[in-house]
Amino acid sequence: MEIVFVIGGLALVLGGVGFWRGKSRKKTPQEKLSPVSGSPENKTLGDKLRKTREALFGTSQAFDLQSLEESLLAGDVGAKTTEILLDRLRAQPIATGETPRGLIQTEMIKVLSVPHRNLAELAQEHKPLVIEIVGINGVGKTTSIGKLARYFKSQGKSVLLGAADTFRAGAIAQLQVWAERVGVDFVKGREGADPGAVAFDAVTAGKARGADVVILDTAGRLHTKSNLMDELKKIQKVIKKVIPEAPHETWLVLDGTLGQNSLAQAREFQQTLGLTGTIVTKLDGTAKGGCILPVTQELGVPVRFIGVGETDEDLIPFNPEQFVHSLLT
Ligand SMILES: Nc1nc2c(ncn2[C@@H]2O[C@H](COP(=O)(O)OP(=O)(O)OP(=O)(O)O)[C@@H](O)[C@H]2O)c(=O)[nH]1
Ligand SMILES: [Mg+2]
Repeated sequence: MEIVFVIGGLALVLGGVGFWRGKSRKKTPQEKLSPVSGSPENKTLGDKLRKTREALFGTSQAFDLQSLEESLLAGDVGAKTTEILLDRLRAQPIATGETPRGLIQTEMIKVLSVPHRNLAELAQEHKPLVIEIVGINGVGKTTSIGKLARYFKSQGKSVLLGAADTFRAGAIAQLQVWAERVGVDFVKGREGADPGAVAFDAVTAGKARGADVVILDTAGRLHTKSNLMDELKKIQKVIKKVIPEAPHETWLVLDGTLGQNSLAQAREFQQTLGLTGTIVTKLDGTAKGGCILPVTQELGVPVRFIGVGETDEDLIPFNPEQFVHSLLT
């Protein structure tokens, strides 16, 4: 138990130091625009989630309920979700051959398995499938959109990206670089233009050109600024003038390094917009990846993708079994 603690604590401290260093040094616009393509090492998901895994379960194979509770709390799973998981464990007699480790895996997978339609099906049904991406500043919205464009293209879908972040200087160019690199269509307006108008143009163009998927970038905003939250609602309304049931999907991007601090944002975005999914980024190098559990529990919407690095390939479709098995093997 002490070992779990020491390693968990160390991972948290290292995660914290990493976060602080990341904050203290701002990236140049060029660095922001040009993540290196391709991972230098062939890391597994388990390698990328190492800090979270160590925070949650240490390297020890055996654990009791008491130490499990402590590590779940330390790993940003949150009091409410930890209690729910432990209650379920307590309520279950351990069948022959079953381990507490196996049981907790099963229970975590249950928490993360929110019923949802799969994307291929949705894209088949709606042409174009319109996905609006929202979130607070700097969480990884634009980068994730670039990676999503690559993902959908690899699935044989035609993609159009709409640059509805007309607020931050350089945001349009950042998305355009991704569109060009991945080789997908791109619609923009002028900097400072009405984001609703850009969204309208992008969805109209996507429809006219027969795109399979339209993904809209939006400006980062604090969930506490009600005028900016209203602006997102307005974007949704404007899109409906082109396609009444769009946006078909509204995904909130959450920065995994913020851990449970994301819960308040998540609630606010959910309340204003009605989310259908999340993308949790920056899970590489953080010990706070356990926050995926309370966020999913709280919102009741599935994690659609997770970000585990800065290259094109570092956004992967979220699979609860794969994720939990990477944390606990
Ligand atoms: N390590 C790591 N970095 C990431 C990941 N996703 C995004 N980033 C980095 O996070 C930084 C911010 O990403 P952006 O995509 O510009 O974030 P944003 O939410 O669009 O930011 P604003 O538009 O300013 O609100 C960039 O340096 C990205 O490379 C990830 O999964 N892992
Ligand atoms: Mg952005």
